[in-house]
Amino acid sequence: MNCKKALITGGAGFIGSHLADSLTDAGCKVVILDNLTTGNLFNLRQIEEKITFYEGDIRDPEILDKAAKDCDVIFHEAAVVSVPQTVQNPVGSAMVNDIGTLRVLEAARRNSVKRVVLASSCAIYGDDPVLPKNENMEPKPMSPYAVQKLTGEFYARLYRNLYGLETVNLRYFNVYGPRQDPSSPYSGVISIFLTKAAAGQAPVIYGDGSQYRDFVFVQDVVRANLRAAVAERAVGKFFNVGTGGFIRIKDLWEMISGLAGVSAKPEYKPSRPGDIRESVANIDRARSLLGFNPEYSFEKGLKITHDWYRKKQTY
Ligand code: UD2
Repeated sequence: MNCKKALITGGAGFIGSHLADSLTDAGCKVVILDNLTTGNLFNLRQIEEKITFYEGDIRDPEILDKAAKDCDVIFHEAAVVSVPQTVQNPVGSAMVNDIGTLRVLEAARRNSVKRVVLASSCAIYGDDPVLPKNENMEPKPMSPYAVQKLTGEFYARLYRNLYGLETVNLRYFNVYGPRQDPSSPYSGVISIFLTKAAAGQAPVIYGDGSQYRDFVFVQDVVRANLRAAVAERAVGKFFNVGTGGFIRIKDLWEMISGLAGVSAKPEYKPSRPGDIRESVANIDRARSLLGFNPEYSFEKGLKITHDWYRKKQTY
């Protein structure tokens, strides 16, 4: 990769820290800006000598200017990522997800950064019954989170048109892997199920468990970011980042309990309000314009993740 210096906002978090590992491996100087509300310095301990770390907030233009100085690319991962949290606090979360994103784009403009790659979400599709989801579908946001991510996409494209800043939006599907924090009830289902399995406990399944998700391994998401940072034809576009496959939640527990050798039966509770039943990505656009091909089968990614949670390296 051709990048000399990159800023990762939210770089101490789950996805951002994996991205930092890959960028430092590729010989790129890495700067991280993270306010450590959900990020964790433990995720960076293996590269702490190689990176520049700023503890600070994306709403603060001064620290953003320091962090963005001389960077050719910014990967914008910092966000309030919990949908229910944005439902409880639409204004506070908009200050981070919208104003914060705008501040990041402004810092890129002021510091002549060439390209910004932004984390968006499949949440913007809402509960459209058309499957798999493709990028030509009309967005139907069902939560403040989805509106905020969609707004970020609009701002990014506006900055391309108004100021010539190269921007690329990546619509992540359900990302999983080592370092995903399982500590909240709204954490990713895989991190919760693996933690339960490691403790020999039964999980809760909301609904009948036949709902499904397109789970994409974090290393594949990192590779999509690296491609998005350089691909000529990516500029000004948005891409689904998933696998095109899906796993039902009840089958997920079968696989995890099998791996862990746990026989506990799940407790079934009513569906969560606003829960999407089915989510799977069409990734044709990412394949053709980013050259993105997921490398991790679900079985392989789950095994790596399971081994990591079993060792309980953190949390
Ligand atoms: C994911 C993203 C969210 C947003 C959304 C877009 C995560 C953590 N969240 O939410 O940010 O992008 O996609 O639609 O990646 N479940 C259980 N038991 C549990 C936990 C979850 O049955 O203990 C179910 C849950 O009701 C849902 C499925 O598992 O049907 C996936 O839940 P999730 O919280 O991992 O992710 P999701 O798709 O709601």
